[in-house]
Amino acid sequence: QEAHAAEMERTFIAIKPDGVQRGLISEIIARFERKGFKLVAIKIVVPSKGFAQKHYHDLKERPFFNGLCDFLSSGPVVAMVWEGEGVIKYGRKFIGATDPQKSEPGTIRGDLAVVVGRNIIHGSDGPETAKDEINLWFKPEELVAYTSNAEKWIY
Ligand code: 3AN
Repeated sequence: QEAHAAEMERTFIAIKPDGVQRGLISEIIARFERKGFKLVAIKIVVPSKGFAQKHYHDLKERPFFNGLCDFLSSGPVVAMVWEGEGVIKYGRKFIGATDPQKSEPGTIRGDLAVVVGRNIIHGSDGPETAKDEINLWFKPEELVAYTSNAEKWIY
């Protein structure tokens, strides 16, 4: 049981400044929590523009890169690490397509967002980015290992 928990998959999820300003923190956390994923790190921070550029370094050639980094650093962001089997891939599915106009109803963006530049949430797109983003946003000691009694009914 302990070894199983130690190997559990983790992803980085951030509620972007628009999601925070719109009062969607609890709504978004509730969806991950009710699904059965486990919250292992959380903090609220205003990232600097340089930090936002690091976070989005993969997109630096894109025309919207500068605006995107200004936006991410414009206010508080809720940074989180969620754990659970399939959390990276399913987290993406749960969040919905990048463009909220194309996100399915029932997804976070499909239900709660309208345009791509204001799509309220970020989720790591694969195991490598998940690792990199968790390391960028969190120190190892900020991640909490704990046993949830509920897990035995989920996993
Ligand atoms: P996702 O967030 O779904 O992983 P990415 O990594 O392609 O999507 O894009 C990262 C962020 O860049 C998006 N969440 C969105 O805020 C922004 N973005 C993506 N495409 C555009 C676009 N065409 N115009 C403006 N912003 C964009």
